[in-house]
Amino acid sequence: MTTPALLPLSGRRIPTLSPGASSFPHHRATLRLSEKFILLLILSAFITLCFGAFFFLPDNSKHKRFDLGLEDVLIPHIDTPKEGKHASGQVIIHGQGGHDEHRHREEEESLRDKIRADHERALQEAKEKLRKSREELKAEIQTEKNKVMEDLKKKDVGPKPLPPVPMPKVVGVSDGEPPEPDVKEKRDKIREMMKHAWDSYRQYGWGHNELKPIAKKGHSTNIFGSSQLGATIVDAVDTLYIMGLHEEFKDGQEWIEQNLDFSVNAEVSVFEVNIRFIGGLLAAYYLSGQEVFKLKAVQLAEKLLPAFNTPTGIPWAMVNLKSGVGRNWGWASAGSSILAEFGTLHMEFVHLTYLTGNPAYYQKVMHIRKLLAKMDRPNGLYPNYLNPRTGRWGQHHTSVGGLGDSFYEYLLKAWLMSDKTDTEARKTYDDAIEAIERHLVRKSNGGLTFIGEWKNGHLERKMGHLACFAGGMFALGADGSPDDKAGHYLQLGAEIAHTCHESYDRTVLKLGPEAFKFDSGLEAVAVRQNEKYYILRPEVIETYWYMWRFTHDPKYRQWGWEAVQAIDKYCRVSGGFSGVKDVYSSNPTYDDVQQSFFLAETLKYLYLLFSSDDLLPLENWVFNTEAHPLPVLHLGNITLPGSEPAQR
Ligand code: DMJ
Repeated sequence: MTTPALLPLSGRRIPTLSPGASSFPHHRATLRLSEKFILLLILSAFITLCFGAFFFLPDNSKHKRFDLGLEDVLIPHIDTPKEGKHASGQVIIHGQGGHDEHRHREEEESLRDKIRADHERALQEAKEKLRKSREELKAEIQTEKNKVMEDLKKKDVGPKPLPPVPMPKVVGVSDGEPPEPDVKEKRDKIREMMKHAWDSYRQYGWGHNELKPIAKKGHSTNIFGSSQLGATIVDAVDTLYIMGLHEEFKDGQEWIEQNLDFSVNAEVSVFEVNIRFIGGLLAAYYLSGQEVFKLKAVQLAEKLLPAFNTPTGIPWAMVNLKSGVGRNWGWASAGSSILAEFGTLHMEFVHLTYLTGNPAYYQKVMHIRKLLAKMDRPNGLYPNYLNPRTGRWGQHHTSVGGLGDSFYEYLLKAWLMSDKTDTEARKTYDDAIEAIERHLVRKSNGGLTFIGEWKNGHLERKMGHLACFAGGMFALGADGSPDDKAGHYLQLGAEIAHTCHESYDRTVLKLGPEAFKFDSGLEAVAVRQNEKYYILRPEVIETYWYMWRFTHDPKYRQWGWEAVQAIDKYCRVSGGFSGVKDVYSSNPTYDDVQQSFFLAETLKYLYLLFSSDDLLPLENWVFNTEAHPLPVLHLGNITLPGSEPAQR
C-alpha cells in the first residue's frame, strides 16, 4: 500500500506521463503501457476507497470531522473557549501542528468507539422492542403521546393574565328566603329536586354532558359533538350557588378547574356552547367571584372566534374546537345560519370584551347587528335563515319559537344589560315586536292569544313550547316600550302565560307538549304524535316567574306549583329526572334524558318563583337565554374597547 502514496495524487498530472513531457525521472516516463494501466487501476481503487470510507462513515462522524476541519481553517486561534465549546463540553484547542495530528487520531478513535457503542445500544433496544407484545408497545406509544400532549397543553393554555376591571355591582346573589312558611316549604321542595337531579348526575354521569336517568349512565347530543365537556356541571353551578348548595357547588368548581379542557377535536354548536358554557361560566364568576370561571370562559371564547371567518362575518352554526373549521347544519335552508343562533351571542360577547379588554368579541356581534339592519325584511319580519356566504335570506320562515326566539330576547336584553344606554338595540327590538304582533299574534275562537309561525306569506296556527318564553319577554320589555304601550305589553305577556298554562292544563300529565295547535276546533293541544313530548323545558315556567315579578298575581305561583308536582310525579325516577314521550298518555314512556337546561333553567326559575324579589333583582341582573344571570354593565360610564365603529 505504499506505492500509491509515492505517486502524485492529482489526476491532472497523469497525462503528463507521456515520454519527455514531464519533470518525472526518465525511467518512470518509459513505463510500459500494461504497467501504466495497472498503476491507473491501483490509483482509481485508492480513490474509490477514500470516497467509500467517507460516504460509508456514519453521518455524525463525517460531520464532526468536517466541522473540525472547518474550525481549524476558519476560526482564528484564540485561547478562550467561547463558541469553540463542543457538545461534549470539551474546549477545542486549534492549530498545534504534529501534536494536533496525534490528538485528531485519538479523537477519531474515540469517535469510532462511540459510534460502535451507539450502534450496539440501538441494536439492543430494537431487540427488546421486538420481544415486547403489541399491547405493551401500544401502551408505550400512548404514554409518549400523552406526555407530548401534556407538554403542549402547558404551553398552549397557560393562564393568560387578564386586565383588572372593576367588578360590576353584584347584589342579591343568595338567600331570598320568602317570609311565608308555605312558600318556603315549596321552595325547599324545589331545592330537594335540584339535589336529586345533581346527585344522580354526580353518581351516574359525572363528566359526561348529560345523564340518562333510566339507564343510569352518561349521555350526549350532537350539539356537543363528540366532546365530553361536563355540560351539566357548567350549566348547573350557578343554580347550585343561588340555592346555597355549597358542597355541590364546590364539587362542580373543582371539576371545572381540573378537567374542563377545550382543546378537543369536537364539532360543537356555537350557540349552545355560548349560552350554556360561556353564559354558565360567566354567571358563576360574577356570583362567586372565583377567577377560574372567568378564565375558562375566556379560553372557550377564543375557540369560538374562528366560527366568524365567513365571507359575511355571520358565524357558522358549528365549529371544531381544535381545527377552528366551521360549517352549518345540513338541514338548514340552503346552507344558512340560524337567526336564533347567530343572534344570541350579544350578552356574553359584550361581557367577554369587558372582562378581557379584547375588542374582537364586541366587534363581532356589533357587525352582525349592523349587517341585519341593512337588510330588507319581508313585512318587517326577520326570516330564520341567513346564508353566511351570500348574505341573503334563506327560506322566508319567521317564528318566535325555535330558530327565531332568542334573537328577539337578546335585542331587549342588550338594552337592559347596558343600563338602557344601547338605544339602538331597544329600537330594533320594538320594530321587530311590532311586526310580530301584526303578522304572528292572533286570538283563537276560544279567546286564547297565541303566536303562530309565518311561512312564505302564510300563517301557521301552531305555537311551539319554546315560544312560551315570549310572555316573560313582553312583560320584561313593557317598561320602556314606545307610545306608552307598557300596559299593553304587560297584558300581552299575561295572555301568553295564560295560553301556555292552558297547553299544560289540557293534558293528562299537566305538562305541556312540544307544540300545540289552534285549528279546526282544536285549542292549545298537540295533534301530531311527534309533538306530544315534554323534555323538561323551562319556557312556560320562565314566563310565570317574570309575570310574578311584575304583577305578584298569586296565580303564577299556583301554576308554577302545579308544574312542580307534575314533574315530580311523572318525570322523577330513581336515577334523576327524565322527559316523557306523550303528555296525553296516563302511562307515558320516558325519553331517558336529563337535559342540562333542567338544572340551569327549569329548577332555577321555579326556585326564584318561590323566593323573595331581592334574590337577583331585575334592576341589577339580566338572565341570558339559558337562565344564567349576568350583571348590568353601566356602559354609560364605561368605554368598551372596540365600541368605535365596528369592523370585521
Ligand atoms: C334552552 O337551551 C334555551 O332556553 C334556549 O334558548 C332554547 N331552549 C332551551 C330549553 O328549552
